[in-house]
Amino acid sequence: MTIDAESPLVQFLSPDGEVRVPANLAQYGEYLRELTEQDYLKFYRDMARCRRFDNEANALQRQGQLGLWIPAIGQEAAQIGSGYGVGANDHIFPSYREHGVAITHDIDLISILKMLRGVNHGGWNPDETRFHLYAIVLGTQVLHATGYAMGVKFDGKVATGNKADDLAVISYFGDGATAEGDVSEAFLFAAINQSPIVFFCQNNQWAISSRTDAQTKVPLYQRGEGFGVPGTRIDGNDVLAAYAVTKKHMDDAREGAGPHLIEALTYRIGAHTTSDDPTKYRDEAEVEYWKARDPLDRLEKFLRRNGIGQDFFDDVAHAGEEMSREIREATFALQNPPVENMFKHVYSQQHPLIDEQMAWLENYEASFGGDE
Ligand SMILES: Cc1ncc(C[n+]2csc(CCOP(=O)(O)OP(=O)(O)O)c2C)c(N)n1
Repeated sequence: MTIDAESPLVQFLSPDGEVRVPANLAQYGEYLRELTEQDYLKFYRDMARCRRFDNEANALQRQGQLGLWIPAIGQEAAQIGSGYGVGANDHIFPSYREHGVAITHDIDLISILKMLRGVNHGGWNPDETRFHLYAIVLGTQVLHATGYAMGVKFDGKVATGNKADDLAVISYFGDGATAEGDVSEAFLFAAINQSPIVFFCQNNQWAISSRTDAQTKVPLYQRGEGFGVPGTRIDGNDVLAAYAVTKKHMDDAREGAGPHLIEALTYRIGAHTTSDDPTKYRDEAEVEYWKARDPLDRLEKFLRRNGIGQDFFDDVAHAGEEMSREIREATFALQNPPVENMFKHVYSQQHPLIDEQMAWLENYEASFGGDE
């Protein structure tokens, strides 16, 4: 599938780096008018940071420092743009590739590497962040998000009359995950309950080695319609479209408009994970087509056209070097966790079953007669 596919597509930033807001998209255009030069620079900086992080993590996996890596290369605009479209009270339910979204919400990137090294079972303290667990089981997070959004509605946190109190939920998932029953159930429950949720599908064209057209007979942005969830397809390599469309539908959801599905048409430039070899199932010509629509290149073209000089891009490259060095050092310094960590945070309170299992492990280890 190419970006010029027949379905309507929201695009503001063209691959040539030109910004144009068509009259029929004025409802989104007002969100772009609020952006300052600093916002555009922030978008670029964070997209570059995300790509650098991916490259570094790939290398760390190859050096045996991580068990696996899941790169988001090519999907930076969809993630950084939508991440910044999410409001200060909103809750985010990622899948497993949303490092870019994590960057926009100040998640410590080392905490993601810890999971992929296997020294942390995953997750962030819900008291400290609104960014929820990375979810490997496809589609589960979409149901979690939908349940959360139903709770938000029951708690009366939608359309309170005070925008500072309202909140909404966003759930990320891939094209492949739409084939899971969980996602269809989520659409139905969200629609029936008019829940404050945006479903953000990154259609990166591949579910490991299965193409999108093996998962659906209709464009994915139409998938929710039969359930009562309207949809919009955006150019997922356009950070401005990702930002404006996400922000509008999150704002609407907070004000009681109910769920909306966004399909971000993008492309996974790299492998599915470090365990995958995409040359086995896709053509180089397709990859080249998408590289010519690279999300960072087009924003760079726009910035240069608007007078941003080489100094800025040099600073970004320098910051990338620094971040990579810090990430390497922090990863090399990671320690194995104490074995009892596996019992922590299973339940919010002490639980007899967990106590029993801990006692069993202590006995078992003691049976070796040493400290090891
Ligand atoms: C329920 C379930 N089935 C199968 C898998 C194995 N699996 C992991 S990733 C993946 C492909 C997912 O593709 P997509 O939803 O398009 O997301 P992407 O990885 O491309 O971001 C599959 C089949 C899984 N993790 N969970």
